[in-house]
Amino acid sequence: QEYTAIKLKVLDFSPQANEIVSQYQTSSSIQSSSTFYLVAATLRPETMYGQTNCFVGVNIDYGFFDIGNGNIYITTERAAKNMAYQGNSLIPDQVTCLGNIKGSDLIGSKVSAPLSSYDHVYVLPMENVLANKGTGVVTSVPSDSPVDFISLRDLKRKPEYYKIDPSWVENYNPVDVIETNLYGTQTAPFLCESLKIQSQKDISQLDEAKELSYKEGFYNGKMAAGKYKGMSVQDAKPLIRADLIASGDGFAYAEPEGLVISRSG
Ligand code: ZZB
Repeated sequence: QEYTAIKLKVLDFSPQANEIVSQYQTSSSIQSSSTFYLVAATLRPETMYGQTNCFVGVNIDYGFFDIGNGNIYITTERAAKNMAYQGNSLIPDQVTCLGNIKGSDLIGSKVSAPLSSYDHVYVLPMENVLANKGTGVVTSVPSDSPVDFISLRDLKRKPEYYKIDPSWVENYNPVDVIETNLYGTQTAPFLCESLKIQSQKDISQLDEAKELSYKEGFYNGKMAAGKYKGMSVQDAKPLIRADLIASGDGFAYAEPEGLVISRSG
């Protein structure tokens, strides 16, 4: 699978993450002037205008990986190794891990998401984040990804249950990014409604909604936001990907053959 890795720059760590990072800085494992990025892997770079938050798994272990020039990537170790083999590491083919952090400690961190119409977005919990797929970090586009829409809705409805501050979600809503004849500009909300998906636990319906969204968005979608507004998604997708890579906000990230984990196969 050829993903686009998207760099979400950390603006403010959550208090728990800040505590952990400060300890690594005190022990000189991490330099105090470092810049941190959560790195998400996406198959849909053309939807980045609609990012409303970032998802991590609360029980997933992430590492701080030195990639040189004071820049640190936060991903799973597995993804950092793949990146190292693909030319994104301090030392060729090798990872330099400066420390570790649990997903639960990253929740509430404030990050900047490239191309998003929101100035900053928050790191939030999602149950369906897989540790062994992509980077273990998911950038959320609730207009076009059914699981993102339903997970964000779960968080808005039950912030106490998910242990989040309501202000991290309340003003974040799906953006119009792609328009299709079948679903309009709010593909994921439309599909979740018509398939009567109740929560992020409805895995099989979410998989069905995802397939429908992918197909319609890719074959019949046209851009409803950004620099390529009006252009077909098929034409705009490679251009947006190339722009993200050229600006340094993204890079190519491939998942090794045979190791791609997908519920829908
Ligand atoms: C942004 C985005 C916008 C995505 C969208 C999808 C959609 P697939 O098709 O199953 O291979 N993803 C990436 N890593 C993980 C992970 N570790 N755990 C769970 N989900 C992950 O899935 C590829 C997509 O799954 C990626 O593309 C990412 O979400 C998510 F509008 O990035 B995507 C209809 C889907 N729309």
